Amino acid sequence: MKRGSALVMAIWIISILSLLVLNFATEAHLQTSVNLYMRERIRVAHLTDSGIAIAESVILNFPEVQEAADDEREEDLEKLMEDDRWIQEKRELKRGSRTTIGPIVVDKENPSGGTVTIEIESLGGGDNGGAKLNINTLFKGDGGHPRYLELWEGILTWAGVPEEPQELRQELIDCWTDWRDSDTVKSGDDGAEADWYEEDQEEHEVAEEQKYVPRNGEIPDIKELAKVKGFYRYTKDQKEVVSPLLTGGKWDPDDDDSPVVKNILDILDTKGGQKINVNLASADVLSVIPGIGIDPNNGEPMDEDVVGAIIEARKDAPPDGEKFVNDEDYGPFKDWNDLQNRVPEIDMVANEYLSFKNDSNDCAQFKLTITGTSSGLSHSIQAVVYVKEKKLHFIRWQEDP
Ligand SMILES: [Ca+2]
Repeated sequence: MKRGSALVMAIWIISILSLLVLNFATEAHLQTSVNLYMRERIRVAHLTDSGIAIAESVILNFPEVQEAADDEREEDLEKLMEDDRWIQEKRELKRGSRTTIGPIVVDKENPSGGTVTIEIESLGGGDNGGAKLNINTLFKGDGGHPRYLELWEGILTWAGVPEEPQELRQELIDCWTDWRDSDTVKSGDDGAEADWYEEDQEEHEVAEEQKYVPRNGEIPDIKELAKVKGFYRYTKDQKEVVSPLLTGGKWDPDDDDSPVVKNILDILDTKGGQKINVNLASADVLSVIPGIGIDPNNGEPMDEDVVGAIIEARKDAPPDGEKFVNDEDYGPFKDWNDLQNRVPEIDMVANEYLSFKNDSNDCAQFKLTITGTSSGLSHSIQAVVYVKEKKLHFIRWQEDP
């Protein structure tokens, strides 16, 4: 009996031991895989880090890059590239709105050590002219656009704000001017400075901590428009405040026949200079520019589709079915002459509203997509940055989106 139980015992111990060994082996194997994975993971993270460094150097320095001379030869370019490895990408960014760098082998000694690819897309907003109109310049006063009235007319026409009653559009423009200008003198008949807001808030029993008065300066966030007289309204039951111009929708939610207005945030921003970069602007933004979307003679939308012609002409390739002739005929416009040659239907007055060059002055924004790849593993980062005091600042950062 005793011997029998010793044998059973021994068999038990052996099987437990072998299970343990098997476990160790699996674990050891796993550990090696984890180590390998970690090593590659760290390697691709290094790759994306170097991608960010390259993006920073290109974004901060592209405005100063020399553009290609007409007679530049292949060997001239090679020579220039010895001094500035990214000169072509910088030129591309200066001319247009985007460039792609790479895939580059980061470690030349070790070509199998992975590559990084960097895509840079300009979102506008620099002093030289952005992709959207800078609302902080659209008012009457110091720092205001000399043509702010024409631009507002274009914006309100594009958005579909009713033309009747006639005072309505003027009220919106005057109230915005009062919010933005530094003085406290009411503009026009229906403008509004602090006293108007105090009364309005009193009447609608606004809580003490939610009361406000005009900023009398630049607004940092376009959504602040929702606080400006004329840009918001109380619904009939007084329960709700709506801002159709900031959300899109019925101009008057209580009226079944009310026109639907567009969201003006699609075309307005709070940063950048007074001009619009014609190479970056969307069709909607172009639609409000006199001479492009608005007929300068009568303030009505243009008869001809100049907006469509610009969008078509600035594409990098000819429309479907047409033959590619030469580079000069496609892509971003170099200057006013180039634009006028390629879009002859444009009206001369548009010239003073437009800029052509991209820049990285303060506030210019860029979207980055950086992808590091090594041994089949890839790590990518999507970020939105802006330039301030010769540095990149991150607004958005997303890993492996
Ligand atoms: Ca004011």
